[in-house]
Amino acid sequence: MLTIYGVYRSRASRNYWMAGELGIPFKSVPVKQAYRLADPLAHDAPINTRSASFLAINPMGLIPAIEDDGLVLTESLANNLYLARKYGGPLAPADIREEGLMGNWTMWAATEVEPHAVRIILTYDAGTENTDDGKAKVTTAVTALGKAFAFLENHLEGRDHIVGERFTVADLNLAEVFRYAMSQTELFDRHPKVKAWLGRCQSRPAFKAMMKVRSTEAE
Ligand SMILES: N[C@@H](CCC(=O)N[C@@H](CS)C(=O)NCC(=O)O)C(=O)O
Repeated sequence: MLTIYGVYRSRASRNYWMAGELGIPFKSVPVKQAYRLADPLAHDAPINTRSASFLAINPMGLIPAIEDDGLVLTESLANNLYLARKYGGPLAPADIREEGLMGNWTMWAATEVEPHAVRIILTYDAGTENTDDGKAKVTTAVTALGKAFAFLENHLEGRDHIVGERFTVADLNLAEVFRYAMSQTELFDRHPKVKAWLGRCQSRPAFKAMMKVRSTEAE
């Protein structure tokens, strides 16, 4: 059975959403980020990214990791590409061309979008978005994201999805990266097709179910 290591309030959300879309059973091991704990190595600390038992799974000490039939993978977006290929169905590539496109879009999101989008969400998570430093970080990130938003806006001209004419792992992977920039409503208003596409992705029952669990997770 698939095991997902990581709390829902982390990039593990992507893998939980994916497992929900696929309708596959899975076991959840709620590994928490060490930086969220006062003393991650305390004997009574919950399992976290510095716990020996987790480092045995991912020596990088980062969540999520997945384990499936003895195979361990440790990159959230690659985990989803693997799950799509393994479990198939409409989310998976139908042929080698689609597989190429899904990998391309996922790598684009990871390298061109996520570094900037993460800076935004981390600033808001820290509650520093109204400090001079926080405002500067967010402004820099929003400026950097302009090109990627314009690129995706153009791609979505005349289409509802990233690859093919259906919701796929490419939509899911990109939607989870773009979610980190959602506080920037003006950026989305300037790119109405990106805004509508993200809304469609987030209206899916499996996304809502994942977010429901996430909202009940302990701080
Ligand atoms: N490229 C990795 C990044 C993983 C990552 O940075 N995870 C964060 C949580 S979202 C983490 O584990 N942080 C724990 C720590 O820094 O101790 C992926 O996408 O899976």
